[in-house]
Parts: sequence; C-alpha cells; structure tokens
Amino acid sequence: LEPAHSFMVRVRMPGGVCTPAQWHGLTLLARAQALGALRITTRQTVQFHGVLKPRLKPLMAGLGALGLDSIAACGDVNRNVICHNHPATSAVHRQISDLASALSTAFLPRTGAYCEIWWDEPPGEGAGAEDEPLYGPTYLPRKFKIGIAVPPTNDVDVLAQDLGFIAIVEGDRLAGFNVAVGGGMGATHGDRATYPRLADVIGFCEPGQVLAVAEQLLRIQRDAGDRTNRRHARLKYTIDDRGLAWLRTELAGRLGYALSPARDYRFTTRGDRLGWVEDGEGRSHLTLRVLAGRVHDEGASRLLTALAEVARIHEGDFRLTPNQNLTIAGVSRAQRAVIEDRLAEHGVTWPATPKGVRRDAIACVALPTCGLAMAEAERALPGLLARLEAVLGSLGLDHEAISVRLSGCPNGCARPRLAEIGLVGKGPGRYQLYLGGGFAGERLNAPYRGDLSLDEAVAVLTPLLTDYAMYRYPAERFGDFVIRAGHITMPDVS
Ligand code: SRM
Ligand code: SF4
Repeated sequence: LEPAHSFMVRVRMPGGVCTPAQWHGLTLLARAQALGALRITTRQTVQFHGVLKPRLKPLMAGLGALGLDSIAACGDVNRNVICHNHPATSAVHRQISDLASALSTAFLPRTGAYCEIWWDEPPGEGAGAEDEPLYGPTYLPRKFKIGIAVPPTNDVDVLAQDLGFIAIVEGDRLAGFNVAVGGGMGATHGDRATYPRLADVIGFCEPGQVLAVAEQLLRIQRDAGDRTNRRHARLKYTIDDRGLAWLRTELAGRLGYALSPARDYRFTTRGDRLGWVEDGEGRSHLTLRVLAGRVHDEGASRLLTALAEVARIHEGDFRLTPNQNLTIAGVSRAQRAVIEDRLAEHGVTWPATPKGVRRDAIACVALPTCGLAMAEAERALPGLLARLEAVLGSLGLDHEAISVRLSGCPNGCARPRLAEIGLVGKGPGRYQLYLGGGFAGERLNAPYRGDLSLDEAVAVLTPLLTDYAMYRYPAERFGDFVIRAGHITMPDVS
C-alpha cells in the first residue's frame, strides 16, 4: 500500500490572464482533482493544493485541455512573468500585457518531456536530447523572476524581481523601460550571507529591446550564477559578488550596445484598484479583494461557485493580481448588474471595498501545505487583521492604508520585507516583526523585535500606532513615520 502522496500544482499564467472558459475549467478541476479550492498566488497565477498522486495526471491533462500548463511555474527557469493587471485601460497597458506573454513564451524550456509525461504525447524526434539554446543542459543556477510595472503603480513589487521593467510612458506612448536587476526576498534566519535585496535600476531600453535585454541577463546569470550553493545562487548574489559595473559591462558586451541612462519615474502606490474601474472604451473591470488569495466556498460566502457562475456568462476575461486579488475584466455596461447579481446570489457582497490594513494585506500559504513553513500565515491573517483593526479603530485610524504582510518563513513569498509592517515566521506561533518598509515598495523594512506571538506583535505595535495617530504629518505613511520618529533605525545601505 502506497502512502497518499499529495501535491501542489501551480499553473503558468503570464500576466495572470485567463479566459472565462479557462477559469470555469480550473474550478471544475479544483473540485474534481484537488481540495475544492483555488489559491491565487503573489505571482499572479493559481495553485491547486492536495492533489493526490492518482489525480495528478488527470489534473495535468485537464489543464492541457484548457490550453493551460504548469511548465516553468516552478524550477530553475524563468518563472511566471507578472505585470500590472489592468491591460484594457490604455493601449500602453495592452502592449505591456502582451509583452509579459512574449517574455514568458520566449523563455520557456524547449523540452518535450512535459507533454510526454503529462499529456501522453509521443516523444518527438531526438527526444531526450533536445537543444535548450537558452538554458543548456543544466538550466539556471536558481529560479529567475521577471515583473513589469507601470508607474505610479508598483502593483508587481517590481524591485523584488530578479529583473524588473519599469514602463516609461510619455503622453500616451510607451517610450520604453527602466531596467532593474537583482531584486529578491529570500533569506535564512541567522544566516547573514542571505538577505532580501531591492533591485538596482541600471538603465533604460526601448520596447523593441526588451526581449534581448532580458535574454542576455538570463544568460549572464546562467553563466555567472553560483552553482555550488543554492542559498547564494540568485542573481542578487551574482551582482553583489561581482558588482553592478561588471554587470553593465557584461550586458553591453553581449547586447552590442549599452543601455541608455535611466529615466525619471515615481511609484506612489502598489495596491490594486479595488471595485469597478471604467476604461474610457465603454468597458468596466471589477477587482475583488480575495483575502490571502483563497478562492473557496466557505459558509455564506461561496466565492468559488460565484466566480464559476460569472465565468459562464462573462464575455471579457479574468485577471489575477500579484496582490492575490482577482479582476473580472472587460465587462460591458449591460452586464455589470448581472455580474453583481451573480456574486450576491452566492454571498459575495458587493460593493464592499475593504479599507485600512485589510485592503492590501498579503499572507503566504504556509501551513498546512507548505513544507518550509515555520509558522502560520494564511490561516493567521484574518485574526491578525481583526486585532490590528480593533487597535486602529480605537485610534481613529481604521481607514488608514498600512501595508501588512505575513510569511510563514523567511523565504518571503508574501514579500513581507517590503511591507510597512512585516511579520516573518520563526517557529510555531512565533514571528520576527519588521517595520519601516516603503508604502509603494521602494524601501525594505528592518528588524524591530524578534520572537513574538501575533498577540505580542499587536501589543508591541499599539504604542507605535498611538504615536502615529497623534504625531504624524498630514498624509505621512506609517512606514515613513516610524523612521522619522526614531522608532526604528534603518540600516545604512550607502
Ligand atoms: Fe515562494 C518556495 C509558495 C511567491 C520566495 N514558495 C515556495 C514553496 C514552493 C515551498 C517549497 O519550495 O517547498 C511554497 C509552496 C507553498 C504551498 O503550499 O503552496 C511557495 N511562493 C509561494 C506562493 C504560492 C505564495 C503565495 O501565498 O502566494 C507564491 C507563488 C508564486 C507563483 O505563482 O509563482 C510564491 N516565493 C514567492 C515570492 C514572491 C514573488 O515571487 O514575487 C518569493 C520572494 C521573491 C523571491 O523569489 O526572492 C518567494 N518561495 C520563495 C523561496 C526563497 C527563494 C530564495 O531566493 O531564497 C522559496 C524556497 C526556495 O526556493 O528554496 C519558495
Ligand atoms: Fe512556505 Fe515560507 Fe513561502 Fe510561506 S514564505 S509559502 S512558509 S516557503
């Protein structure tokens, strides 16, 4: 008798876009082959949890039938390419969404093994000895992540990516992109050789140069990345070991030209635009807040069923966001009310835009499915938010947007080191508290207190929030306030 091996399956979904038919199919697969839930991830796709071994192949076949796959969603390759989630708001946004797909396709491994194993396709000619012109026989030293942001919104946390493209839009024209390299969130408690790092902006390229720039940076990391120590194998360490000047020279040599000087840009926000947004072309987009990205039927709120019902009638598409939310995109004026009714019929109350800490909070999956989790995250988020809301409410700060992120371990899948209040699991029920992150993802936070329960963390935060309520400047963010007020000293990064 074999143990009941259970798997997580992550779908590749560049830019987080899928059709209503695909969303409906994903729902059916979740019910038939997994635990009856879909989990929107911080990289704009979905995961199935609890897929028992005999159900794995039917699930993968089902994905294939929907025109989806899980190729390169994990592994030492280019991962799901993420971008802003409102492509229909302008031609530029559409162009960038297309670019996310083009990058994803360009950097897919060529191997036919996936199709042979999961889709029973016959081996192609030369099977087993495929040419991987980009990845070669040993692939990359480590995962590689690309994100594209359109200022002033940093909804992809572009500085957390190995490679970030920051769109420079002039008037209604996409002039090109600032290129940011070497972001990454992962670290190991107690190991100073590992650390989160913000990407550095190294120059500007034109839209037509993006694929070449990305490919050459992938190749540089393939050739120069550390293959002896996986904890030191991301691009951020290659850059810190060899220097940005080395990277610039190496890139220019491989491209045959140097990047132009970076252009000015400014991020002011990174949350999703929740609720209905109109795009000026007669279409609307409804972004729903999905707490910790969990799409399931629970009690009176049957989000999984509601969205599947919407998928039956929706004529636009579904878009997932790197903040774990979901957009029902491209809705005609006539269908708005129909969609609202469908959601309401299944207990998804709309309009109901969360405010304050609930608006943008993120938690990683953690327990019970993540084998690396040291503490709860997704399951602890509602309780944490309720406790923080009680404090904030008593201080008259309940509408104040403060970014809160919770991860079950220092790998940082919720990007907690970019939060104004970041909590990172250290052991069962114990967390390290970080403060002082930038509201728009432009500054890492710093350690404030270690080894706290979540109750203790709220108790530690209460006097700081009280101070914030009394002494903040108009429009001053909590992350900025704790630094100005001297509650936390940020490390010198010069
Ligand atoms: Fe992650 C590993 C979940 C985004 C950094 N991540 C894992 C694994 C697969 C655990 C494992 O290796 O056994 C987790 C599966 C948990 C489960 O039960 O589902 C996991 N990561 C997730 C997701 C689902 C978190 C979420 O709640 O949304 C996100 C899926 C993204 C996707 O769709 O592709 C997710 N992971 C991230 C991010 C955020 C991002 O990419 O913007 C990061 C930080 C950015 C970065 O990579 O630096 C992240 N995950 C890691 C790391 C640390 C990597 C490092 O450089 O040290 C690991 C561990 C590893 O790779 O060894 C990891
Ligand atoms: Fe698991 Fe740690 Fe990632 Fe959370 S941060 S999903 S606990 S690996």
